[in-house]
Amino acid sequence: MLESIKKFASEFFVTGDPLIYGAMVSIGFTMIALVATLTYFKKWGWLWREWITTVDHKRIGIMYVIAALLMLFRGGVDALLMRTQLALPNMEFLTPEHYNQIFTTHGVIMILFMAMPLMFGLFNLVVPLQIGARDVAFPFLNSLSFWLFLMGAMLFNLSFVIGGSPDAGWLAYPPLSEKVFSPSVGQDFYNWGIQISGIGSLMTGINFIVTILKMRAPGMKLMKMPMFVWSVLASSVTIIFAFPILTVTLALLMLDRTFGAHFFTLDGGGNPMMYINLIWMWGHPEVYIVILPAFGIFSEIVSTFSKKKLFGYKSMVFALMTISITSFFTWAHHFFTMGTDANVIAFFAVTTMIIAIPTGVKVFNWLFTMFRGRITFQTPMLWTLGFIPCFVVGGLTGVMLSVAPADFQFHNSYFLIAHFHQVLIGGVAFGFFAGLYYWWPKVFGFTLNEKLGKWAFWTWNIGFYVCFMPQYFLGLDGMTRRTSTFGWDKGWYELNLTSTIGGFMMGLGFIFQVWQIAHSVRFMQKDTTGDPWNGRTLEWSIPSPAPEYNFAVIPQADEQDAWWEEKKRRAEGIVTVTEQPIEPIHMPGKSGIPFIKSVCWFVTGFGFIWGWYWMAIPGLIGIAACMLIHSFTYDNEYYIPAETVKHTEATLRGTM
Ligand code: HEM
Ligand SMILES: [Cu+2]
Repeated sequence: MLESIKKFASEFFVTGDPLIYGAMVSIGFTMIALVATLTYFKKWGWLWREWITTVDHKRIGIMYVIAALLMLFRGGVDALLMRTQLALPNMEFLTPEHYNQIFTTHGVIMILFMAMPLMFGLFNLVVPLQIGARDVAFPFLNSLSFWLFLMGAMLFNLSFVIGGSPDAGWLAYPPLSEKVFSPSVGQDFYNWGIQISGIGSLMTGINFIVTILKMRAPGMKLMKMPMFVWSVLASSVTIIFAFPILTVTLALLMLDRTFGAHFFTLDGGGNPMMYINLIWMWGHPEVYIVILPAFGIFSEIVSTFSKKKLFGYKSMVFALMTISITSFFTWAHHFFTMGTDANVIAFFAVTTMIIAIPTGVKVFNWLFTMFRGRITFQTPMLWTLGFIPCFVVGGLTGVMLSVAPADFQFHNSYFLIAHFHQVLIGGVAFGFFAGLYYWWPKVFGFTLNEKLGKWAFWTWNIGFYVCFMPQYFLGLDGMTRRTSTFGWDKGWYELNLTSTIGGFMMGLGFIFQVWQIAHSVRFMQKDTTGDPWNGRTLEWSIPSPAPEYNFAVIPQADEQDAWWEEKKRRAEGIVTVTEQPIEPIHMPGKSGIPFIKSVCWFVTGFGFIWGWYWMAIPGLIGIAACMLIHSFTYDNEYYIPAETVKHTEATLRGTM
């Protein structure tokens, strides 16, 4: 009996690595501390009522951001572990097996569980406010999306201490990811974790397309929308075409692994190349899904901090849409070297290069917006200015990679690693940071300390170049991607050491950001204006933090930069909007179903991962029950009385 328990435990829990024991202990302690604190301060009810069951887009946005920042920490620790291993030749800090697991989880976490939720957080926090709406189109679905994402992320992260992490790379190419070569449950955690959160992402895409098309304030024509809203629309359209491909691909891989199908195994009549095509048909658009909203953010910030209208609005919209469509015609540039017909390669090389054109248009538009503007250099603008040169270099090396013959040299080398980090960190991460800095006062009602913010900016930026520039040269020198160690004879030692130092500088930048938030919470500087940057779009017309109903009266938005124009008119003493009477506001009611249903998904996934049908089947029944209960819930909504609205407005605007 005891023996069989022992045997089970040694398979169930990951054993034999001090790093992981450390993690287990700290996870255990954190959990205990969390439960104890919540119990001691009697906060369980509050947590349930105010957060877990909420359907308010602003709260859901905040939860996304918190989850994403925690994941940035985990992915960042992974990165620094890898860089430590590569700091010097012949290091024995990580075993090759462990190194494989870390680059796999780092890649997955950074893209799917850091960049995506940070992006969805910003969608949620900003889009309804910018279009003058009271919520997203489907608030219940929005909550479900969030909880599915979180449960998927938890499932994936759990593999670190239970069962073992996946180690077949972030895109899990077969045959390596098939049962024969990856027998452990790690790969199943990958399949289920990404699958569950991916369904959430697809639903968010649908939700925001409908929100943007249907819920805009009166007067806001499509061509009057703020550029961030356009970028969200472009990204969401890409999501709804790309994510179904991922869902199917992972489902097929799951069938291969769990039920012995042979979709991707040559010996059983399948084809691994099929998987590689499918995964990149999702994977390439995926990188545009995360970069497009960053373009939107930069556009908002550039025009706000230059006090000018965005230059070339129409060409910007055109560029966003062109990129979102062309991104579906470039996937094969990820496997130029795998022996395709020359004409096919030529087609994909050209389509890839075409994307550089709209991207270049955007860069020029930002520069022209700044030209002769009255620029101020607060933190959101700094990140934007830091982004431009970084992205230009990243874009140029991307064009180099798209030259198929040259790619035979660059492929799977550190040149590639340097390129994609340049666009992912310099473009996506910096872009979302810029957005967080920019909208922070709107979301939380207080401003962030600028001085610590500048320290964070400089350490991140300098660290970035110190870390990744040497990697271009390492790549040209022949250092291949996913190398876990190298000898002194290679001559790669100085460049690698420099790169590691840069990596740790970025880690320091992250610490500055955490410190900045803590410091700003402690010495809170309330933003009483609701409009600290002298903004241009509707979100700045309401008090901060936005009340639960957002707008007491739905605004009229006839111009681009509606709030800016309104402020100009007010300054000239022109009154255009007549005082509207405040009416009771209709709100969607809270619901526990999204959370419970997502927990059921978690249980189902966990059951399938271990082949425990006694667990998976009740999980599935739970999911069905939640759907049934929800479809018979008719009147889950309420009204905020006009009196309450008046009172809240007066308090928030300080007129009481
Ligand atoms: C914070 C600084 C970061 C450092 C120091 C860092 C470092 C690394 C290292 C050392 C590797 C492994 C290279 C190899 O041996 O193959 C790697 C891979 C990767 N990183 Fe990062 N990274 C950072 C941030 C990010 C961010 C922000 C993202 C995405 C938004 C990202 C996405 C990836 C991906 C997709 C891979 C490929 C994993 C694979 O080969 O399967 N990284 N990174
Ligand atoms: Cu691509």
